[in-house]
Amino acid sequence: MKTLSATRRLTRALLREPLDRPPVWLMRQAGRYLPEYRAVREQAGGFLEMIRRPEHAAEVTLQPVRRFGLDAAILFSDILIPLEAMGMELVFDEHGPSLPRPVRTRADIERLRVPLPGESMGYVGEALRFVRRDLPDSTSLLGFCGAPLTLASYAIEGGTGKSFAELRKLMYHHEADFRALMEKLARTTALHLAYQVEQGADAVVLFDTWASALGREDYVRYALPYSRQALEGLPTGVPRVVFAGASDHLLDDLSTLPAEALAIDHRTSLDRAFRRYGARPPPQGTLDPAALLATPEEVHRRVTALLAEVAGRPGHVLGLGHGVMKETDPACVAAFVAAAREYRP
Ligand code: 1CP
Repeated sequence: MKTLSATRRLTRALLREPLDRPPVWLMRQAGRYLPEYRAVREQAGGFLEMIRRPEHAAEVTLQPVRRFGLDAAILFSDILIPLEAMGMELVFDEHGPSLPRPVRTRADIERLRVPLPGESMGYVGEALRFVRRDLPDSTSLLGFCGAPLTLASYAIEGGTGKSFAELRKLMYHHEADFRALMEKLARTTALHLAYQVEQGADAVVLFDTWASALGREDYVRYALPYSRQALEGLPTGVPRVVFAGASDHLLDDLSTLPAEALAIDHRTSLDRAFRRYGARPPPQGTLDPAALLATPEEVHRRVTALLAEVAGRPGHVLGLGHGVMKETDPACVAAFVAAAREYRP
């Protein structure tokens, strides 16, 4: 079994130790807003090529850690990679991700494999090992997966959902087929998370971006049990973070998941979330990523105000409510990190 490094600030926060300042990392901290990322992307020839070449994936994972001194690296990959390993065609172009042959029927679902990650996504493990080798010992390494519902939305809709009509049709009219798909996705996710831990991830994040598409009743009935299944499969002692965007209406239910932290987005007040859920997985976050388009001074001010609101409650990890936008000035990310480093409760 894995032993947790007591020296890693993020791990300590997830174990709810009191700290002199909160750990900090950002969703999409590697990305097009960094010139050094754009240079690797140019060299690699594309986004998926970068993910599949461990030396490129490791390099872009490490770039923001080197530049900003973040407390965690998050592996450069994508939540949609396991869908490809399950047998779906996956394309990334300037419009974002798409799956040209979505799953709509029982036969489509039956054709999907539950892949063994070491065989079909070995480049993920190799990239994690490369990153761990070059990462300062005090820095955590995060693995991640998409939650079954979010993965199902891409698999069924064939890309980014708008109304999620196809998802709902399968869910409401062919419930057994929908559940068969969710079951396969939950098993795939559990295996993929466990594989990343085996290959060096200290903690994992389950991204349920499209939880926001469902109302509470549907989420509890059709999605929550599969997220639970995905998280329960991990070895004990590995901290689990659940992220659900724009899901204030689901926090009561999400907080019942077996997780050590609940990453909320900027639409929810952290203070209120701490009061309400702090004893269960503590909330973490959360500045609006759009605030990073302001001046570095303004970013610094907002982070300091946010940390004053949290008032050093154990378990807090500073982050964004969604990914860093490509228009962001790296100086604003530097100000975000500096404000966290300078803060004392
Ligand atoms: O070259 C580029 O800039 C492409 C943009 C990009 C990046 C940087 C995509 C396309 N994916 C990624 C990497 C990525 N995706 C990471 C890497 C680690 C990091 O630095 O944070 C992670 C954790 C993800 C997770 C991810 N991918 C999610 C869940 C979190 C979220 O954004 O809500 C989702 C929904 C995706 C799908 C996806 N991949 C890429 C895009 C543009 C999208 C979203 C498109 C959509 O809205 O459906």
